Amino acid sequence: MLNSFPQVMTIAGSDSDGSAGAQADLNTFFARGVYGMSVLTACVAGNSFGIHASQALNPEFINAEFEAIAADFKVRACKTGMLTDSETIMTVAKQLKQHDFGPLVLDPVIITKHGALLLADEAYQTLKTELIPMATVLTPNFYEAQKLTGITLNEPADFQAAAEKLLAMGAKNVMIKGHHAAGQSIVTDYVRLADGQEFWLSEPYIETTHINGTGDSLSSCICAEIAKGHSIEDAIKTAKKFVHAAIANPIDVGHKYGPINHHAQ
Ligand code: PXL
Repeated sequence: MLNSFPQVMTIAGSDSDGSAGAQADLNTFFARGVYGMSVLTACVAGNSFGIHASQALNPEFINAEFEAIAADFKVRACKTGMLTDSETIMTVAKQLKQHDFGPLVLDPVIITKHGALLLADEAYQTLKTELIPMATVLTPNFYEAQKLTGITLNEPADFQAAAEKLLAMGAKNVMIKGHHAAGQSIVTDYVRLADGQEFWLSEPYIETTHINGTGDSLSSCICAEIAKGHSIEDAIKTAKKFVHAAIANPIDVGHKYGPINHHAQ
């Protein structure tokens, strides 16, 4: 009975406008019926126009957050979002080795859709060597996959080669998200699973300004579904549908680039 309810943890930055980062993760966790906790790595002052200031939290405090959660709860799966710099990544990697927080969904958040940098340039290497080998599921977007692999993604074979390279870095399962080819009416993700299975997922492309927190919510949903006992394949497919519904049913919040709608299912 003790700690029997599915519990999950995000390791991410706080976004003050609620559209992305830990807030999007916690909204997703709630919507998917799991109990969500957060280890905050940074605080971002943002709104629907963009990010105005950002403050990394210090490693001692981040360690204290991890220790508080580890001492009390049974985390069944966790995910990462904004990790700011190498020092933060090293702190997170050490904690993930010390405690069993279940499968890790690693969302290699590097840059926001509107161009703000959430991971310092010097930190890619640390991300590659310290965290990618620990990832149960790695969810780079189109841009991040290219940045991490050095492969330009044009043809299906390029996606396969990039996923292969990410698996060689140590990720167990890879989902390269959100490719919207010019002139096409669909957005496609490429998935390569640990057992060698591969598939493409497509949903209709929606022209909208309300997409803040899309990647965060997708990786959170995968994390929640894993915590509930679903397979990686099912977790990824459910997450794709969840995020599509959240984009397809916008809520009127903010002036410019708004949030997705976690109430839509
Ligand atoms: O959606 C990427 C993201 C992740 N984490 C934080 C953010 C953002 C985008 O704004 O602010 C804290």
